[in-house]
Amino acid sequence: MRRCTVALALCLTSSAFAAQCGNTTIHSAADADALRKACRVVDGTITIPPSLNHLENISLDGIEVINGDLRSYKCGSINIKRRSPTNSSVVSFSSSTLTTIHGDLALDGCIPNFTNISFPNLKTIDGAFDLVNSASLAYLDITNLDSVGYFRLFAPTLVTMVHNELRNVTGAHGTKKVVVEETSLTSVDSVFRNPLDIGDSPASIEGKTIMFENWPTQTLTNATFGFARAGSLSIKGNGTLYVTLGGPDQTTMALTNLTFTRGTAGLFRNPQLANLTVETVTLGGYNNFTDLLLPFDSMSNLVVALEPTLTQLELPPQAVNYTNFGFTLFLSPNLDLSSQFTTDPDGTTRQTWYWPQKDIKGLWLAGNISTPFFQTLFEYEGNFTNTTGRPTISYFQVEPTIQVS
Ligand SMILES: *[C@@H]1O[C@H](CO)[C@@H](O)[C@H](O)[C@H]1NC(C)=O
Ligand SMILES: *[C@@H]1O[C@H](CO)[C@@H](O)[C@H](O)[C@H]1NC(C)=O
Ligand SMILES: *[C@@H]1O[C@H](CO)[C@@H](O)[C@H](O)[C@H]1NC(C)=O
Ligand SMILES: *[C@@H]1O[C@H](CO)[C@@H](O)[C@H](O)[C@H]1NC(C)=O
Ligand SMILES: *[C@@H]1O[C@H](CO)[C@@H](O)[C@H](O)[C@H]1NC(C)=O
Ligand SMILES: *[C@@H]1O[C@H](CO)[C@@H](O)[C@H](O)[C@H]1NC(C)=O
Ligand SMILES: *[C@@H]1O[C@H](CO)[C@@H](O)[C@H](O)[C@H]1NC(C)=O
Ligand SMILES: *[C@@H]1O[C@H](CO)[C@@H](O)[C@H](O)[C@H]1NC(C)=O
Ligand SMILES: *[C@@H]1O[C@H](CO)[C@@H](O)[C@H](O)[C@H]1NC(C)=O
Ligand SMILES: *[C@@H]1O[C@H](CO)[C@@H](O)[C@H](O)[C@H]1NC(C)=O
Ligand SMILES: *[C@@H]1O[C@H](CO)[C@@H](O)[C@H](O)[C@H]1NC(C)=O
Ligand SMILES: CC(=O)N[C@H]1CO[C@H](CO)[C@@H](O)[C@@H]1O
Repeated sequence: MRRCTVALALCLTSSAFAAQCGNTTIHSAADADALRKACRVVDGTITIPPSLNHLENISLDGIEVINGDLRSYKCGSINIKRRSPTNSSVVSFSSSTLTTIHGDLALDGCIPNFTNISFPNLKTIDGAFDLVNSASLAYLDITNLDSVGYFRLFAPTLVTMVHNELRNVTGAHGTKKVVVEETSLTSVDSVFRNPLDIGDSPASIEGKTIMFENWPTQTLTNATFGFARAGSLSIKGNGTLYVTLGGPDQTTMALTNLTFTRGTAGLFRNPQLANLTVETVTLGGYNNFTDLLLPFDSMSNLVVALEPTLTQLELPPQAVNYTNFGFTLFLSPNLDLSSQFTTDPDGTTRQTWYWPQKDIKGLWLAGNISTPFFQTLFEYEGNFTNTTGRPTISYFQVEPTIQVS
């Protein structure tokens, strides 16, 4: 047995061991020990059933490569259990030798109540990284994981993730998504900071949004998003999330959709980012922005709905070049669009809103808006004596706020 961990050839030429190093279901720590002592390479899928004794630590030390999946059983819907990880004992699932999974790491169904999952030397997963754990996971060590097919993490009780950085998303099951759903992590930058290109696939950053009494109360407060290209980025926070677009060495970012669903308080653009383009920006309700500058070099659609904390919205000078711009606004009662200018605390007047000097697709605005807000737009249009070259505004509708008493 011992020689097999040293020389793979011996394992493969011995039919007794070869049989053990194929598809395997681990029912106990003893099963895991038998496998890891016999097999440096597993030529098949390792399955973890929910029936695994949940009080046992499971080690796969000795296994280096899995030519298949490492997966849990599929089972029905996942129950969110209100369980405190602090008063349960440590139960770990680990391997300090595993470097490569040629299939999926799919611990996304029914898995035992592991509190620690630790694969510090796992570097490459050709398939999916799909980790869903709703009840117990508190600690995840994926220090050296830098290449995955796609990445998905949902673990509301997870408070610690040890991870250097994601460097490559190669695609699996038809997607390159990079999605962190609810966790109790205070940073997910190791996953999102690098200038990865995930094509039209979605990225999403989510902090903990629902606090249960027995669960950890820490949540995400700062996130850096550095992808060079993503189909969409959706962001959800708990009211105190500050987002920076652009990583440390990055020069361009192109997004199709950028959506803030709730709980984001601030948006910043890294000055290193020379070109930041987006097609549609949606402030989709119940964020915590007050004064928001939309720092985009190019944007076609802006939707602002149900944003009661928002008082000031700014478009940068680059907005004069926005082409076929559309802007929809409703149910944001504190947003003041009475002027394109503001007076800063030091007494200086500053232009906060620049109108596109190109064709405009439509303005559908309901809120606190008055004529001076359109000053430069009307002036620019009025300056054309010859209507042939004048940009068109295809649709224009402005309504005062509907007061609800
Ligand atoms: C191992 O399991 C996979 C599916 O999980 C199956 O396609 C494959 O045929 C199995 N291999 C053996 C040798 O049973
Ligand atoms: C599992 O390992 C941890 C330390 O890593 C230890 O504290 C715990 O008692 C172990 N549990 C069992 C059931 O062996
Ligand atoms: C997980 O823990 C819960 C509550 O302690 C228990 O009811 C459940 O059976 C455990 N699940 C497994 C797969 O051990
Ligand atoms: C990412 O992975 C692909 C496919 O394995 C490879 O061709 C490419 O060189 C890798 N990129 C980086 C930056 O490592
Ligand atoms: C989070 O962002 C805010 C606003 O930019 C900043 O004041 C704060 O220092 C940041 N916190 C951390 C931990 O980076
Ligand atoms: C962008 O959002 C629109 C509207 O929700 C959707 O139809 C489209 O597929 C999205 N594009 C991408 C690349 O996610
Ligand atoms: C909104 O942000 C302010 C700081 O600007 C903070 O004091 C407040 O708690 C946040 N609201 C929520 C609901 O988190
Ligand atoms: C900025 O990026 C967009 C989208 O990739 C591209 O079309 C445009 O030419 C770029 N602009 C500059 C100035 O590089
Ligand atoms: C608008 O586009 C023109 C032509 O590409 C460019 O010269 C100008 O600098 C742009 N204006 C702003 C404010 O970015
Ligand atoms: C309209 O024309 C006047 C006079 O040439 C000029 O001062 C002003 O800047 C123009 N306004 C806009 C918005 O282009
Ligand atoms: C109006 O502008 C168009 C194109 O910009 C030009 O072809 C036409 O001659 C102009 N007409 C007048 C009356 O100046
Ligand atoms: C809506 C919601 O869950 N808000 C929570 C945000 O986070 C704080 C703690 O940081 C909780 O007290 C709130 O209930």
